[in-house]
Amino acid sequence: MIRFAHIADVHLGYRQYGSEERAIDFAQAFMRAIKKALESKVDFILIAGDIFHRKSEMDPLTLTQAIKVLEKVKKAGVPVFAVEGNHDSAYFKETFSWLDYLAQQGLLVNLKPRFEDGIVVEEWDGKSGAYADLDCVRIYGMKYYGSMTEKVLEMYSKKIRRMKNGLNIFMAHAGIEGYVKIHGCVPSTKFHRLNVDYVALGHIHRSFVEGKIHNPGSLEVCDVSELGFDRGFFLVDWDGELKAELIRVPARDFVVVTHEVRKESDVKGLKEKLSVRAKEPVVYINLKCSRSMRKFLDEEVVKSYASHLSPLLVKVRWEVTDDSFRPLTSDVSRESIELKILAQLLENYDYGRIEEEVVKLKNAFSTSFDVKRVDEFIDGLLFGRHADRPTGKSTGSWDRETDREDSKDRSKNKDMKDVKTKEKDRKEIEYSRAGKTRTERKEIRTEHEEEEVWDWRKAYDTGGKTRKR
Ligand SMILES: [Mn+2]
Repeated sequence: MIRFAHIADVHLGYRQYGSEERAIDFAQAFMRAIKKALESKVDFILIAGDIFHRKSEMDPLTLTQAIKVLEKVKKAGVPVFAVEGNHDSAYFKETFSWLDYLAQQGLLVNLKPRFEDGIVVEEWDGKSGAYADLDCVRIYGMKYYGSMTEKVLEMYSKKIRRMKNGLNIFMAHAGIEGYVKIHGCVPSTKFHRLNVDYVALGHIHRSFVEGKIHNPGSLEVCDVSELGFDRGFFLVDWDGELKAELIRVPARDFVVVTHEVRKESDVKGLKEKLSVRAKEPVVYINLKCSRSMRKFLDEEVVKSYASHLSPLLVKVRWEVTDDSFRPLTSDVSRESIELKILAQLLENYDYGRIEEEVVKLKNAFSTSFDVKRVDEFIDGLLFGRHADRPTGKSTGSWDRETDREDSKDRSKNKDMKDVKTKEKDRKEIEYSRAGKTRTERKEIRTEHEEEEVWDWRKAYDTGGKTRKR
């Protein structure tokens, strides 16, 4: 009987979300898989591509991790056969890859065909080659060829010669159609047709078996989109018949939540969603909000909602949408549309229902620029004299939905007025210090007030500069 391990997509050196710890996780998963394989007394180990995460930039830590694990295998006298993945090598460029380096160190056999007036499939000679023989086993290897995969596979398949009375394996770093949407996938029939007993694939980070085609998936989670899929490595027995078992390797916990924030207080709901059980997880928060809401949300505060989990790291993915508006109904007068859109915009803020005031101010500025009228209007707002605004329920063309206008909104509105009053008092003092006349003072203040009310995001930002329009 022959027993082997089929591993793929180790991704050593992947500092996921900038985390050194995550790079250690990937190496640990590799070590765990190898240890388990060795404990299971395998005759050889296949690594179907993407041992490394980055093809060109190697760092001392990552190389040490690879060597440390592979030396353990070498010490056990177990041969390792590998192919280059898209993360390990340039597709067609014949360069000396990091897998070639490991092969030169005698740590693995790096199988790939050569191209010289077509494909050349030669036996491994200790330095290079496309296939290797063990007792009763022949292993063909094909590295990643991107969009050329199908073409190369077609050529390669014609060169395959079975080992009689042996186990014939074809190993490739390639995706097959129908599992995930990634570049360079080929129809599975192309692999089914190969004259071998076992097709060992890597590339797709989820595990699947389709007839003789086996894909174990990555050992660790490289992207949140891969969560929920089975992964591990295959432990395969062959005694004329194949028996493959997926061995799952303990990996880092992930906690992924999606939360939508429509108004500031909505952020509290996130904490409830994060009350789960996990061990030092990677917390991934998908936060949806509007562009105007985004300014109110502090990423550090959002992250602190996961602190009870003692997370390894918290990643916040902002899904910021443009402020969108609900469709408007029957009343389509210009004033009505303007009011409704403003009301919807203002829902994101805690100013209460001030859309009518905003519209009036805007009109006062954009039409007549009647300073006196604007001044009276603001006075009315600030000191409740109601210079331009009818008391009680609005008589405007658009009726307020009074039941939505609760007392909370009102009190917040009042708070804002208090701030404004203080600000106004401060300015009065400044202006009188500067010895300005009443007329000048009015003009200056008008310009400033317009800014504060019209650009309501800055309404609380009393030190803000006036914006050029
Ligand atoms: Mn990969």
